[in-house]
Amino acid sequence: MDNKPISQNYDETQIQVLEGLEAVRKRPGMYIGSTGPKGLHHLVYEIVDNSIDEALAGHCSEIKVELLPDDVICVSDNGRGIPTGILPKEGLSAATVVFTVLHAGGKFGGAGYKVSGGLHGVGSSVVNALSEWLEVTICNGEHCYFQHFERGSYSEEIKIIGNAERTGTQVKFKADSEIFETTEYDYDILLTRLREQAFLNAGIRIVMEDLRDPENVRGETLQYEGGIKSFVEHIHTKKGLETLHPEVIYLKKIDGDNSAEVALQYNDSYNEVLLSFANNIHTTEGGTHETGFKNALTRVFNDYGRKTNLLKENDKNLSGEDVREGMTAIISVKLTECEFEGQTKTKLGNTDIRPLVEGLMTENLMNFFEENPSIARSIFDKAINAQRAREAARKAREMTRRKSALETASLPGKLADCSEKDTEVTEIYIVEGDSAGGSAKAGRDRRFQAILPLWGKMLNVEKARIDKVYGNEKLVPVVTALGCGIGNDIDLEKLRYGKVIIMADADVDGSHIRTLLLTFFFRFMKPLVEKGHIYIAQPPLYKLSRGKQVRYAYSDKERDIFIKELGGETNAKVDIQRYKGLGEMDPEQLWETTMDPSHRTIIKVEMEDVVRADEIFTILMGDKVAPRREFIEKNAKYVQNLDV
Ligand code: TSJ
Repeated sequence: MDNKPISQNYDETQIQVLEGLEAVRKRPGMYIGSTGPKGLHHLVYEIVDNSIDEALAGHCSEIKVELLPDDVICVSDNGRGIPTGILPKEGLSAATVVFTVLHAGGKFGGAGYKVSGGLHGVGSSVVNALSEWLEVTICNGEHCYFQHFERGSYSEEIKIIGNAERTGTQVKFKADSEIFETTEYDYDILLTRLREQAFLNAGIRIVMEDLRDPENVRGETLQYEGGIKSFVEHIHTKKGLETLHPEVIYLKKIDGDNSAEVALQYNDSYNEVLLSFANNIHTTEGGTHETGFKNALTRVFNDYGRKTNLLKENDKNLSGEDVREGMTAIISVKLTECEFEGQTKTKLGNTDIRPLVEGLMTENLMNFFEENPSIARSIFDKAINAQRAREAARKAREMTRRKSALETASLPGKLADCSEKDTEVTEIYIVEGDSAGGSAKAGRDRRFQAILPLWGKMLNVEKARIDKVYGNEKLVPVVTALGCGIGNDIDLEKLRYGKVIIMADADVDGSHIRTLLLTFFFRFMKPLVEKGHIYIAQPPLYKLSRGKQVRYAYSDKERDIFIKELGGETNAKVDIQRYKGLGEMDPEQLWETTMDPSHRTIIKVEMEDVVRADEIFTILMGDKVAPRREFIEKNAKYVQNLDV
């Protein structure tokens, strides 16, 4: 009895623990969504969220996130330190339980945290299970504790390694390369997400440092006293957009344990950026807070318009889209318990949040308009302009409808359709250039592959409203062929092909057309991008042959490998053909290298982050030169295979 181990039922607990964490390792996707880059970055957020909770509880002022060589992540805070005492039920240190028992965390010790997101505090054991190794160091003002884990298991219990007056928690881990497709972190992705958290939690200090490459050490301190107001300012500055009024409008309302805050500002673009959060979790599918915001915004505009006679008796009411054109808005609500719904569980369901946000908007925004009539006026004029443009677009659409150019009944003349109808198998190749289009038509499998050659002048949609799309000779055939409509009328049920594949040359002109098409899909057919229907074909860059042996190389690296392989020991001469364009390939070659599903590579276009995607399209395709130059200078080193 004297030598009683710290954990009384060590064996039993160990078995349960191993079973739990084994389940995570067997089906990682169930716990972190994917084992791709998204899931990898998620590990960091799961850990950082714990420190943010500690900061929100008022016990921590600084969080540090370091990217160390070999892609080790180190997150530390100056909070109270995870409790280390023995929990009676498990007979283990609370800290050990946090890292080894699924769904533990957050609520031990005291009452836990008042405001807590769906997943907060439950992810640390998942991160541990999916890490090659993880180390935690906890200082509680007296002692420092340490424990080391490997793939979720430990062979030594938590132990005191020294004394310290400071308090805090540090977690270091290396993602398991047996689990993840890649273990390399993207600095910008982490920075964007940490910045977002710093905006959502005004005043919190997050220090980010990338120490992986000693030659290229970089970092940033993220601390914004202005909170979501600063978030809106940041989005506008980053995109180089002119704002219609100097100050961001900021509104806040508290009701018991629930609170709602909104920041909004209008700019001179036609795009709407509306980001909503519930307990700091990005609600990409919207929900009650967004609905409340949108309804109230439209109502306040129309009420104000009628009151001030900016909207005359015979004028139509402004629509939701009219009043959101050129608007950047952040909605952030905090509540005791979030109910998340929707396909990706990112749609807020709590019914009492809608009246809270509606109340906040109706009372405070109307007040703001009345107290700032000149600002109200400039925003209002913008909405009226939007209404007129939308009216023009409606007319243009009806005109084209009448000509039935946008009806599926009459498909574009240049479309070579496929015979299959099932979108599980159908694909459409959108091909720039008539000669490449000809090869593609001749080389395809006509049962499930359709070809649409593009011609005419492309429109840069970043600088245009929807009415211009209806008049564009290059885009109308795309819209007609896809069959699902655009803008608000989009209906993916009507989409005629499951895969929409952009095929263009691997040169500068090809990049240009790819970017223009992607911008169009992003701005006017976003659900197509979100649901993963858009792909980019990868034609080979080289054909290498020696006698009858032929290889196609898709990169310079591959070319060099194949030259060695084909040349063999004797270093025999290998014939190298550099493809300047798709048009140089005959139909068989094009099929073999770029279109045959069993041999080709196609890249699926995915959006990691809506904010970042929107930002990049505005910068690259918008009319402001300075931010574009900055972006290109910063990113030029990542561009490969530029045909010069
Ligand atoms: F997730 C995690 F466990 F890996 C982790 C937790 C990682 C990091 C970097 C920090 C933390 C963390 C946890 N920082 N601070 C805390 N705080 C608590 O766990 C804590 C401390 C005291 C009390 C209490 O009631 O006295 C309660 C809690 C939840």
